[in-house]
Amino acid sequence: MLKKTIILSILLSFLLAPFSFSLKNINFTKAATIISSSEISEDTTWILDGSPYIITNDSGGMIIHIFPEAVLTIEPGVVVKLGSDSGFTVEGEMVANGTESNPVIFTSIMDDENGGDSTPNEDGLPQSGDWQAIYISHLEEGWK
Ligand SMILES: [Ca+2]
Repeated sequence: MLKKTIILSILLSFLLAPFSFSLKNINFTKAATIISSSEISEDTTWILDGSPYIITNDSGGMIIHIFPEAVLTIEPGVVVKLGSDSGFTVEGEMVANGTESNPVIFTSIMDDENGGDSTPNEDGLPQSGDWQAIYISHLEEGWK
């Protein structure tokens, strides 16, 4: 009986090991800010404490539109994670002045190395084309 109990507890600890590992991963995920509006029509600052900023939309991506006259300031060290078909159109201003030790990082939602694991149920690697682009408008020259 004792032998059975020991075998059972060894078996259980093996079975539960992956589960506790994934819980550990979730616990290490930093607080995140999920961007729910695609319009930035007034001056806005994305702060380090709110990082990573998650831009995604299950139904076909989200393009954040920075209106003319509006400034989006992104603090050094902030990670911006973008999902499929997501990006920015900048008609106003985007100020993302990172430093060498605290860069501003724009990356894929699949990137687990920057800004924590935002996709604990997916272990895919970040790839080129995961997110769309940052389009910048010059009034005289059109979109870049
Ligand atoms: Ca992941």
